[in-house]
Amino acid sequence: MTSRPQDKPHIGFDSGPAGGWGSAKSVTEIVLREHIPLSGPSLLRHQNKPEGYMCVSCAWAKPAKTHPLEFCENGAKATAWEVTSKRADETFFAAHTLGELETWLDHDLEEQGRLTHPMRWDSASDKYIPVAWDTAFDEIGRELKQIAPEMVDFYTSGRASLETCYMYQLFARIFGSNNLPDSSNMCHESTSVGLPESIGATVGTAVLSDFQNCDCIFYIAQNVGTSSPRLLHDLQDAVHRGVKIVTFNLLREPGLERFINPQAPSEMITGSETPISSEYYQVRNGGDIAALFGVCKALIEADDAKQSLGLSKVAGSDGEARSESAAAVAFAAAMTAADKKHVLDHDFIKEHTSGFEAFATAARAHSWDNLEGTSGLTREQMIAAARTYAESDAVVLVYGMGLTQQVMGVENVHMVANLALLRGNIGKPGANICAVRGHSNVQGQRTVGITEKPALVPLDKLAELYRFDPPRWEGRSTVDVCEAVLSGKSRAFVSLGGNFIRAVPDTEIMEAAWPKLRLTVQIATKLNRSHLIHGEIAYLLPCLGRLEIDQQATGPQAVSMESSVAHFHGSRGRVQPASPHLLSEPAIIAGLAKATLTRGIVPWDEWVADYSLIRDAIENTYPETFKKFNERLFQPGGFARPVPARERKWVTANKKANFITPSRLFPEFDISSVDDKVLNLATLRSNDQFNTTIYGYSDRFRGVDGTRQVVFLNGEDIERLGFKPGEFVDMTTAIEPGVVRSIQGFRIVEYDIPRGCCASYYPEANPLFPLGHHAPRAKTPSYKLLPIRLSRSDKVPVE
Ligand SMILES: Nc1nc2c(c(=O)[nH]1)N[C@H]1C(S)=C(S)[C@@H](COP(=O)(O)OP(=O)(O)OC[C@H]3O[C@@H](n4cnc5c(=O)[nH]c(N)nc54)[C@H](O)[C@@H]3O)O[C@H]1N2
Ligand SMILES: Nc1nc2c(c(=O)[nH]1)N[C@H]1C(S)=C(S)[C@@H](COP(=O)(O)OP(=O)(O)OC[C@H]3O[C@@H](n4cnc5c(=O)[nH]c(N)nc54)[C@H](O)[C@@H]3O)O[C@H]1N2
Ligand SMILES: [Mo]
Repeated sequence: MTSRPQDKPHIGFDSGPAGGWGSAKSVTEIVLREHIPLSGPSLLRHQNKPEGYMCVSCAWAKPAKTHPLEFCENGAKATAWEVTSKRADETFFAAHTLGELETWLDHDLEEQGRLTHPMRWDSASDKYIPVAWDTAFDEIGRELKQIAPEMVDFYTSGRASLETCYMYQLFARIFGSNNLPDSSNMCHESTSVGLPESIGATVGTAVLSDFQNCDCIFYIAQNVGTSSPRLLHDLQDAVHRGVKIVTFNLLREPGLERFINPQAPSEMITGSETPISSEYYQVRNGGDIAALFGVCKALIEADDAKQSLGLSKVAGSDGEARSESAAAVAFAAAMTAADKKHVLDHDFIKEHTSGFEAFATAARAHSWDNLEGTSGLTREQMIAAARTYAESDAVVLVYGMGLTQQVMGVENVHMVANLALLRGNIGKPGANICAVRGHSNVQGQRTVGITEKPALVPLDKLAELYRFDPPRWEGRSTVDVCEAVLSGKSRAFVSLGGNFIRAVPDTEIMEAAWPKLRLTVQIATKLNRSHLIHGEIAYLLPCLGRLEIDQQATGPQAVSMESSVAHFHGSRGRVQPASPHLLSEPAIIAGLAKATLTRGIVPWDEWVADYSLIRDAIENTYPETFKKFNERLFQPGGFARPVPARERKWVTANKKANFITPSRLFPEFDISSVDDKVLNLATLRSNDQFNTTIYGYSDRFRGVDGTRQVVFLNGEDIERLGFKPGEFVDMTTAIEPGVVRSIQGFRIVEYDIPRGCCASYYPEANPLFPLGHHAPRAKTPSYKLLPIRLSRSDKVPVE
């Protein structure tokens, strides 16, 4: 499954800047490869436009004033992947058993094209066989009715629309289950737990205009060039205005270094690049708490100095006999000379926050030696970052998966908020926290009730509107679902999109347990591994994609989603459906619900005929958030969801924004500091994938082409451990010694990454991650920090 013939991989080339000709070439290649009809490229003109369709790739904001072409390289790839003319139809499934398909690679499965028929697994032939929709709904309904509701899990990947998600959670809850895990559990769950404690918001507070009004951006642990390339345009505009971008990342990511706008002819012709990061700090993975503590310490101590405690306080507060650092002296001097009274915003801290003294005491107490050793940064670097921060009036703090997918992910999020609060960088124009989301509606699905946490859902309202008694117990997150499948507590798994088995930790252990399930139902557009690892009864139900015309009884329908900056947008499909046998997601949910439910009064058929009625129902359930939903559906720029923290209203237990002091700088398991053979692994996305969807094998930015089976290592570590670049190694998990978790035959690529750290691609590395290795409260798997060992491999792929 993971090893493949590596067709003469090409490694170590200079990628050039993000965007530029490399981006244009990459888009052209995929449009040709997917045999997109000529309408394809012109289709892209409607991407992310008001009255157009919303991109199926990332969740980045859609501006009111759009560019002529409001898409990026990866958005165009995602579009081409969905409107491909290739089909995985009944002839394809007649030709292959599932056992055979299990040996295929992720790329090859999806590359077969769009699914065309509803299918049921036939145990005698081990094949998927076409089945009528009604037969499918009837049998699924019959089976579900025989299983206790708490033994059924309803997973959602983050792409389904607000309308679909609202129907889906209602179906699950009327059925009697709060088991509504979602991709967000593996993604920004640390944000969902951490930010409410800090600032009383479940989502970031930034809006698009903050990028136009800031004078500095702290860019932490997010890979803009690959994961949200349209945001590069906002960063480029900011740089042109003189905004400083201070980056903290494990790797040197070319997308964070320089950019050529592929849609600006003059830039393309002259090759004029925009440098993105003005300061680039390469932290060790898991080192951000220490790095941000260092920045906060420098700010607090400069403020102490400014309040006439003296310069020595700035340079030597940890009591070490060290000479005053040049950066500290310069910073203190600059701050002393500045006409403002304080370095910190004491008025804001006093009026709006709680916990400052304890946090400041902790920051002062951390020794620079400790902060340097843990973060991998020098004291000078942390002080320099603090100086840039202090010299800026409004700072946006952006972060992504490098912070959330960690054992201390929640504490990472607290630290971002702590830094913001020191200078009141929340709730004023040009400031704010921007948690860059993944899937195009992952934030929105939570907003309309996809969550295992009943406290986040207006259950009484649902009870009143639909006359049923909703379950009040805490449901299962993705990690809990895996545990429940292992222990036999789960009997059925329904999946609204996604590729659960490839996305979760402990791939091999989960794949072995999965067939114990009685029923698995997959609603999907393209074939993936989760459709092959299945229960005793298994259905594969193909749905319309967002880009397709969704014709219902009252005419073509629109759907909606929520962006990373909490704005809602309508979206209308433009191309003919991939097959006449497809149903829309709302129609599939309605079919399942009608065949399963024996209670509740929901007008399923009316809703499917006219999605504006679903939006009315959403508005009735959440009147504040979705006021005049239908009227504002296509408002240019979207309409904003109220986020009280934006107005400096803190919906926390004490009605204050809270400084929360992490109790440690690094997780307890840091055996890499005692055993120098252990490295800390982070898993990454390449520029040629969307999560488990592998478009191809070219990670242009990182100079890797033709293979994904690589491990990125620091040159000194390669030598120290006795390896050579290009050699093949096996990776073995260095925690939980009772179970051997290992993957074989990964080629060493020398890369600019701090010593003691290494990186490899997701999902190939997922078998290494123990299920229990996650943030304790959020249960976000620690995909960016896992201690591993390397050994020479005898499983060298054929070349
Ligand atoms: N083209 C494309 N776009 C996507 C996706 C995709 O797969 N492909 N996926 C979508 C989804 S669901 C999501 S959640 C987002 C993910 O988007 P990102 O948040 O960018 O997540 P990753 O790509 O996993 O990479 C995170 C970055 O964190 C850095 N990093 C790793 N560990 C650490 C650390 O400990 N500290 C610091 N400071 N940095 C670290 C890595 O070097 C990398 O640059 O993108 C979305 N958009
Ligand atoms: N090691 C490691 N593991 C990770 C991560 C990591 O960084 N490292 N990241 C985690 C993160 S952030 C996330 S979000 C998860 C992603 O986990 P998922 O969201 O479960 O996985 P995806 O790969 O996005 O799902 C792709 C599949 O979705 C289906 N699909 C596509 N479009 C549609 C549609 O319109 N409707 C329906 N019904 N189906 C559709 C297709 O069949 C496609 O094969 O993975 C997590 N796993
Ligand atoms: Mo994600």
